[in-house]
Amino acid sequence: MLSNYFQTLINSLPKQLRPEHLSPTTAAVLAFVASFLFIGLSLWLVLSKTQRAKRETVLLTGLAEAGKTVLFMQLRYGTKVATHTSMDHNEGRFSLTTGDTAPPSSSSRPGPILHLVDLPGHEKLRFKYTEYISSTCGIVFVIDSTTIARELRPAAEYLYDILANRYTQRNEIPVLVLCNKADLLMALPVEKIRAMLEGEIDRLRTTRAAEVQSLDDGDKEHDRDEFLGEEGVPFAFNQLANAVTFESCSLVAPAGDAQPHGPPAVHAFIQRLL
Ligand SMILES: Nc1nc2c(ncn2[C@@H]2O[C@H](COP(=O)(O)OP(=O)(O)OP(=O)(O)O)[C@@H](O)[C@H]2O)c(=O)[nH]1
Ligand SMILES: [Mg+2]
Repeated sequence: MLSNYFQTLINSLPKQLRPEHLSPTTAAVLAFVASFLFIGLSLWLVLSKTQRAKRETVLLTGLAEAGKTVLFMQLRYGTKVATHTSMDHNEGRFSLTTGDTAPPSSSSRPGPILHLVDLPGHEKLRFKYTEYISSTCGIVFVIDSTTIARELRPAAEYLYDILANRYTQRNEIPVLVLCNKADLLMALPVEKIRAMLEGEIDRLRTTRAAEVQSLDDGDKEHDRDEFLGEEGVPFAFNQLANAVTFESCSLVAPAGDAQPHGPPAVHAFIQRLL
């Protein structure tokens, strides 16, 4: 059947291009060009598939004491544990169907295995997200809803850096802002936190734009992050190409508490990434 197809193809060629009319040199050149195109196309297909398959990291970011490690432990092991300030990251494999790395039973289809990374929120270690961002498919930014008013500037700066990062923009990485500790009396409502962050990021854009301008004066080739949102109007998260969603939760509230628990919100977010 395939040979019939090739025969029809050859018959449809102009007479001069048919194999019996080609000189050995022309035939060799054509064969070389065809092989080159075939190998090039195969390589491109394999490489682009690997590139896509490589983006399987979910980053847990945010300021110190927000609840990232508690969340990591709950997602990874399903347990509530006492935590201390992290000075190093935690990482592990994570699947929505198994909740951990246990091999899935033969009856249930295995979900995709993701790489979960909990980054320390310490000021000097926050930048570590840049080591993972090129392979990241989703970012959870955890906020302590009780301290956000006094930590608004550093929280907005960190979120700004993540959102303006060229990988976040180019790959349109979705971000879930998880407003944690909703069980506490001092917790601010999620809509208030969203509005505060939008206002602060709007102010930051002016400062950053001025910094970029002064850098450009000295170094025309400076490789900088993207401008965030639409120019000329106040910043809003919905101006971004990547989805930025907000959820309120408590990671320590007992079962049956009025506050939504954290992991289901993260599960739903991850489900949307797949
Ligand atoms: N009340 C309350 N406390 C919480 C909640 N989530 C976390 N905590 C507490 O907040 C503290 C900090 O939690 P961690 O998970 O260690 O915070 P982290 O974001 O990993 O902090 P760093 O490692 O310093 O970046 C711990 O004492 C937790 O028990 C919550 O939903 N409600
Ligand atoms: Mg931690």
